[in-house]
Amino acid sequence: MFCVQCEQTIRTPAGNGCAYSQGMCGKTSDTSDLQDVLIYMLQGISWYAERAREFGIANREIDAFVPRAFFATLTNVNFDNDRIIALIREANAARDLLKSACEAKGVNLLDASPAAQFVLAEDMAGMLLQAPETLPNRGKEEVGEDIIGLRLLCLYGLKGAAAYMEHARILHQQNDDVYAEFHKHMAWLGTDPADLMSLFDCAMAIGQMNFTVMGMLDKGETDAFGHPVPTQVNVKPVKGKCIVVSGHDLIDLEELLKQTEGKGINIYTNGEMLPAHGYPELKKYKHLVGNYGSAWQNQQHEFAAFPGPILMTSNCIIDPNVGDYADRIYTRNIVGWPGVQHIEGDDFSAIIEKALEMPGFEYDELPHNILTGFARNALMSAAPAVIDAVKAGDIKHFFLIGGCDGDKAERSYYKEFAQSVPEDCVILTLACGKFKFNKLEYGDINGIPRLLDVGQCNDAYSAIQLALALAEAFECGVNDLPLSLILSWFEQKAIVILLTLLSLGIKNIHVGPTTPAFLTDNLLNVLVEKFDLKLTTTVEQDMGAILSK
Ligand code: FS2
Ligand code: SF4
Repeated sequence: MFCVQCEQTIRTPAGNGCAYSQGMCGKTSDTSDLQDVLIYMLQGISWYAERAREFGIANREIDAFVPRAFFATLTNVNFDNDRIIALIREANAARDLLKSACEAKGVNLLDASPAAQFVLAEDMAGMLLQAPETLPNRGKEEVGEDIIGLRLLCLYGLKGAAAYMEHARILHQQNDDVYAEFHKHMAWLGTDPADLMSLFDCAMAIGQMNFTVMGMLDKGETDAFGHPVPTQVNVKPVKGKCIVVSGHDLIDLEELLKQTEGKGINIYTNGEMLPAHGYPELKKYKHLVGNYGSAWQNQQHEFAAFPGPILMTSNCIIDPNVGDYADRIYTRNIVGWPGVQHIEGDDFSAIIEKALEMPGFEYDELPHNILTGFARNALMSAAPAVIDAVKAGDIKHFFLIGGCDGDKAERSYYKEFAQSVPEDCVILTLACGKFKFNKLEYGDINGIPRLLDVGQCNDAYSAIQLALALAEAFECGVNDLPLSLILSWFEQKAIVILLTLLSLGIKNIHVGPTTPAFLTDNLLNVLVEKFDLKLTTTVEQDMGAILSK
């Protein structure tokens, strides 16, 4: 086992990475090894997919399969060995199909990448024996840590983009050019490249590609559910039967809302599902009553205390046996936990029946409302008032405090930072890191709320659009705006968003709470020099440095 993809990875002086029998996230070495075999198979598929495209052969099903299966290997997504093995077998069949198509066209297969030529073992025991040759840090002794670090930056960034491709796909957004580019990067990484500059360029290209992918997802969501509008959301329980929905896939929430209408069941959002309340086609359901709990790392006690079943539509799931709710959590899409019920298709009757059996909340608590829904359109509508307020000197600075949440005590930095933002400044926020500070009072400036919830992590797309609009209005570059990005990272979606921001030329980003453990000091120095990337220090120091400019 070797996995170093998330912020909570094990760090030791001897080397970083979860490398023993179990990762910090609870992923066992068997699951980790099977996931590595799966990724290697996917890199092999992409090699054939790229060649086949040269002959006009593209298989939409396989194009969709590769990012979907890759998504299964993201942090806190799928811990179910049976489902990973099923994906490996599907990958093998897909690779054979494309290989035959290439052979039929006379493609020279002698130079196929090692990943393309990999011969898969028949059973799980055999696959586990093969895992060492598929490890993400394979060949470290030959190429050194810098090359491995850059390969991992590309691999993990591409994994984040794959997740967004899958979120977009289930909203009917697919793009052949994106698939072609995705396969190109995936295939190339399967050749174990060792050129620093080419790897660096690949990381930037992945960031660029992800900007397109986030745009596709934005389109999928807004086409299906309308543009989010500022919306008050109650974060306290309401009396009655209940289901809580977590993850990112709004379409699952919509289907559940349809199927529970009139059944006396209240639906709550959790974690990254909070921004759903702002979408007109979702907020119209009266039984979407509020938001429950906070960010993913608190789910074991929050879900344990929830008097109804739980639907996990995407990341981040953690062991449901700890809080003893494994019999009432349901997974969806690519999410998996062994022994947990998985809902395929559009039949949510199992979770609905469970909700009807369970007691639900016994009484109403005093409501406490928070505001969400400041995605692209709402931000753009507010832009003229915001520009006026900046010109009048009423708004001095914008802080985008966004990204993932997590367990580490250092993450209190983000709450303290939000609390230290001066009264004449506005905070934009997105992703699950907002739960550290989104229930506090911030007031407004000339009627503009001082805390604007832009949405999920992928709604970084909306924040970028606002920044571009402001730059145009003030006739300056994005880097010249009174805007600072204070980002928290945890998993691979955050990695690819960082790559997107860097590839757009955005500088001076503050990232924390720690640096990715797969980046060497040399690589960090390059990022610091090239992009003025800053690692978070203390709130006083960082705030002082920003405001003194
Ligand atoms: Fe939070 Fe987890 Fe959004 Fe990440 S719910 S850390 O996967 O994607 O942010
Ligand atoms: Fe470790 Fe993170 Fe990998 Fe889990 S996902 S094994 S915690 S690096």
